[in-house]
Amino acid sequence: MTKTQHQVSNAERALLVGVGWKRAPRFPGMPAGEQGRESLLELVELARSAGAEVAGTVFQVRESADPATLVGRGKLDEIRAEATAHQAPLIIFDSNLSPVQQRNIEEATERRVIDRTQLILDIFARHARSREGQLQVELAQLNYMLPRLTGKGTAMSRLGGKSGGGGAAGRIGVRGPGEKKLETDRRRIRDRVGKIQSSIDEVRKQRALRREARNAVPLGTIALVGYTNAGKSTLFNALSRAEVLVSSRMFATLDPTIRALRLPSNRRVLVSDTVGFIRDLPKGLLTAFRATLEEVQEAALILHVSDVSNPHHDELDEEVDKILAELGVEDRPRLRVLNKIDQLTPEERKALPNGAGRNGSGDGGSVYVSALTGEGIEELLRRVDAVMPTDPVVTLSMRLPLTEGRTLALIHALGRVLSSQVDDSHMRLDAEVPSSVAKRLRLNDFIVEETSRR
Ligand SMILES: Nc1nc2c(ncn2[C@@H]2O[C@H](COP(=O)(O)OP(=O)(O)OP(=O)(O)O)[C@@H](O)[C@H]2O)c(=O)[nH]1
Ligand SMILES: [Mg+2]
Repeated sequence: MTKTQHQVSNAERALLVGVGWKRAPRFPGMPAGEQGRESLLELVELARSAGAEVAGTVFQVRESADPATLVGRGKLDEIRAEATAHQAPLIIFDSNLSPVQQRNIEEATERRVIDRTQLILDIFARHARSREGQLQVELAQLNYMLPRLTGKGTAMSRLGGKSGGGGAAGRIGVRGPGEKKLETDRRRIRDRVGKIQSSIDEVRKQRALRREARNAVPLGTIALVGYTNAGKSTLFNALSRAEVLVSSRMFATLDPTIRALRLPSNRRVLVSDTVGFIRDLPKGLLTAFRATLEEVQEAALILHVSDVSNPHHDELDEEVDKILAELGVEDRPRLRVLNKIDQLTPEERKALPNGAGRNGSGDGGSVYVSALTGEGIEELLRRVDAVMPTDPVVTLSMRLPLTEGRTLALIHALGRVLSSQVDDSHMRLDAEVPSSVAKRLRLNDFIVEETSRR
């Protein structure tokens, strides 16, 4: 299996290029190209999420797109000079580029060039956790790459992986193999696309079976969702800092975006960080995006994080709500976490509506926090405790194969192990676990005896 490819290597220096359109609709008083400027700011955050170091930005307001180069030949010279001045081997365009534009820009700037879609795919690739998520992302990447194969070295070196290895000099400007090789490359990619497609079908079939068997039991998991840059990962770290148990570390090594957490009532839950939502997501990426959000569908509680210091946060939140509805989780218990209150002035703080619940099923209201300073985190934990569905503890004896690492980690993270003993290739455990976990164990025939319920 080829690994999902990244196009941006860690700490790779990138020059970001944005374009504003004179004729784009705007409010009275809004300067021309304003939307493009905001979009470029978002691109800065996206580039950072993908691991790039933003070396600089270039912005231009244009009447219309140049079909050959998007920005025009003259601007390309400037971009090239900027990239040299900032020592950036990579240029990221905010707009989506046609294969021809991308090739022309690469030639003119002698740099590796990627566009917004490719950058987003890169971020998805970093977040894809489930087998299906990884396959969907790879599929989208290959489909995007196919019309961009040019016979120059670049496209195939991207497919070949080696993110970071080689550097721009080794990749760009090297005359690639001729047409014959190109045809072979295309065929190879198409074969791979076919294979991925059938693996996805297979994974789906298996999952459907598993789901039936497990009755789609939502675990005691909390999913952090929200627009990109809202502060999910910062909150994730703030929340999990409190709990550094051996067992949660064990879970963290299995899955770095899931941590165990203890609520004020002393019950334990799992929190998972997710990929950020992005406005105007290219159509071809929706499936891949949804596949990276599987854990949201399993969550017992959704924490919708938004950035109150962003004047557009209401609009962005609506986008998030829309996608949650598409995922079929609009009725799941939900808490709105209004983050970054440290950024507000005292007046703005006073003007905040109080955190009362809004209408709508599952709405647990809102909580103001600063993930950065820790303000409001305790209150948030109390609210989570109140809104999170109860999951009574049962005491069990069980026997499960040692290969069930995930299940063992889950028992350790969410339950309390009273005794354990290895026999052959199995582990025997007496433990107190929440009923949702017990239900999963039962459906997998791991339970030997149910002692008590309390
Ligand atoms: N001032 C302030 N900044 C914050 C706060 N929380 C997060 N940030 C900053 O906001 C930026 C984005 O934070 P992340 O936690 O990476 O946001 P995210 O939601 O995980 O973003 P994606 O993973 O791209 O979706 C970082 O620069 C954080 O330091 C906060 O409470 N106050
Ligand atoms: Mg994040």
